[in-house]
Amino acid sequence: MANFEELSKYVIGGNVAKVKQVTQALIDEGVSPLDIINQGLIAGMSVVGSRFKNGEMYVPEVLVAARSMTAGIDLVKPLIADQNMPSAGKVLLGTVKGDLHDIGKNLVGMMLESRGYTVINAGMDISPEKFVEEIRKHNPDVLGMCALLTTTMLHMKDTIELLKEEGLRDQVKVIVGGAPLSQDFADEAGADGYAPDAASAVDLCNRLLA
Ligand code: B1M
Repeated sequence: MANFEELSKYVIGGNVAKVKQVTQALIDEGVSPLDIINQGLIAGMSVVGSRFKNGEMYVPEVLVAARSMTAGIDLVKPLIADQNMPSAGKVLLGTVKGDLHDIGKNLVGMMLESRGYTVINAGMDISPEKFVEEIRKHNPDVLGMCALLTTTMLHMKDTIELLKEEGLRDQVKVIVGGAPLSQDFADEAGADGYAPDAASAVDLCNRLLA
């Protein structure tokens, strides 16, 4: 019988084939997709994070682990997305300028889609100017910015300032998230809300658009 520990172990080792195999086995056993993500895939990635921090893993290994995690998420994604739900609102998502971390943002996008939101994923390394361009193009209800680096999170404030200068701030709710952020930082940056994880991001959008 497949288990979460096994799945985490293969994420840590970056074994894409095994991650797919164990994820599929858990799906076939009827395990909840969210448990597979949280207790298997994210749990493995958390270990990768600690080892990376302690110098026990290096960037190429982290990238391979991230790729294997994404392979698992891709298998689970169709199970939690309800294609027939009317749109709850439009959310534009992007990782800020200079930041190439996109796994958490993509998870947020997936959770939002599964709860009926239309998600436009602008990608990563998005400058304030590019966010403005994307907002003009897509006219979203919510802008969601993600940052994983203490250096890049400062661009959230720059983006919000530019939205004000361009007269767009009142048209869009702004939410922020990512491991180094906090509610205090979000308040200081002038965001409408902060979510510590993907599920909370959905609750936050629901509250802001109610
Ligand atoms: Co990087 N990295 N990384 N990295 N990396 C971190 C973030 C770091 C904490 C590792 C460490 O030292 N422990 C550290 C940052 C230190 C700091 O600034 N305080 C770090 C560093 C230093 C770097 C480089 C500078 C390393 C180097 O080159 N020397 C470099 C920077 C590159 C760049 O961005 N310019 C770098 C590179 C990379 C990789 C490319 C190798 C890879 C990214 C691959 C990818 O994303 N496609 C990578 C990874 C994978 C990590 C760790 C190991 C894992 C991040 C992750 O995906 N976590 C990370 C260590 C860690 O976080 N423990 C680390 C899983 C993900 C599901 O969690 O993203 O937190 P997270 O998302 C959560 C919540 O935060 C929240 O919901 C998600 C799900 O619950 N959330 C939101 C996220 N976005 C949200 C948006 C919202 C709401 C909620 O609203 C819009």
